[in-house]
Amino acid sequence: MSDCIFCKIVSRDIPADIIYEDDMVVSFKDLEPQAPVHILIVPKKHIKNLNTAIPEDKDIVSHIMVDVVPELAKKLKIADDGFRLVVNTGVKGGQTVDHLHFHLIGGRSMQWPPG
Ligand code: IU
Repeated sequence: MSDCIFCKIVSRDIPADIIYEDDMVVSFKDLEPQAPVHILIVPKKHIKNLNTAIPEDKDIVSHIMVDVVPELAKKLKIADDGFRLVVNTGVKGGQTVDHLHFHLIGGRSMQWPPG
């Protein structure tokens, strides 16, 4: 989508600190990290959020959760201590960028309930 900031990061039209890429996703450091480790994992395909994902997007979502998250958690050395995976969805869910993204956050103890 031409006016989507994460699509522009995927296409390298705007810069980001990219730490991982494969045929389905790009992952980069969050600009405003909320923990020592805070990265975003973003599908290359523009999907607004989980409400608008369609059955053919299952491969992307499962790839992120089953392959990419464990691999990056290991690479970033947060697998053993644990981490949080967050998918803010919609206005009340706190989603500010309308391109599906998974926050992978770690390197400190997390609180519950979230804010
Ligand atoms: P949210 O779940 O939609 O609220 O998360 C959007 C995140 O994208 C937020 O943590 C921002 O700091 C982050 N971000 C970014 O890393 N780079 C950008 O250019 C923009 C937002 I815009």
